[in-house]
Amino acid sequence: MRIGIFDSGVGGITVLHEALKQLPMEDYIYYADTLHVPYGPKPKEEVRTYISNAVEFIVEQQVKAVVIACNTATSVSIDELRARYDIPIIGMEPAVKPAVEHNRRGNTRVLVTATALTLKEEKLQNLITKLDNEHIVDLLALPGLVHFAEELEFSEEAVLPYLREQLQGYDWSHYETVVLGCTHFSFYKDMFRKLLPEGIHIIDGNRGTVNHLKRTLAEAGDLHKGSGNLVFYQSGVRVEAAAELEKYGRLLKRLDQIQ
Ligand code: DGN
Repeated sequence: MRIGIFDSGVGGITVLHEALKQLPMEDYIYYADTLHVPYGPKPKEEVRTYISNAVEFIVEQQVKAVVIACNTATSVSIDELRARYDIPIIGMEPAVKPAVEHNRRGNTRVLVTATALTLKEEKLQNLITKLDNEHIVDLLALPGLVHFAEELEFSEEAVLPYLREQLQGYDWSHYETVVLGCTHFSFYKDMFRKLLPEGIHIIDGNRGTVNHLKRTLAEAGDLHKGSGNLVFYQSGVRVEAAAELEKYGRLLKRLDQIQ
């Protein structure tokens, strides 16, 4: 059986890329909810309905696990999804825990970037309340990066000015870690690197999420049961047009290039 990977749009491709690296002998369904992306600026109840419909569709395709490769979707729906399905539902959340644990030692700050919805949701707020006793975490929404990624805009001329403006105003001598808490942002890791002073760690949750998937499948004796076959869906419609398939190929290639 296949593994389902879900995101509102192309962000989850950054998780698929990591999965293909760590788990090449699996088959995958990638589902982008292209009709409703972006989720970040929308009301929670609306987004919940989109997620519920998308995951229902994916589960109907006979998958052995679903990765919610979207921090926003995880923060509003993960409990509901886990209660509804028997198969493993793997979520993601901004990597606040490792960042805070690391920075606490050096008494330096952490900047958590994500969508507006992820940042204001209870899930992240609770995590920060629990972990951030020293008040070292700052939050920044970067909706422009979701927009750029959906437009397949990866040129420095277009993206760097936006990112530079968002990151200016921080005194980076006090920071040690920037968390990429939205899967779309990982497409721009190279540009974060370019703009941030050397020595700042830039972390996302992709490797941890795929490790979690791997452990879960191994425990179920369900690992390495495929051959790297990929099928793409967009809001319930199978992607067959060559130009659309080529788009996903280009996105995976971009990730090869920036790592
Ligand atoms: N990629 C999604 C995330 O990780 O939060 C959100 C993108 C969006 O829909 N705004």
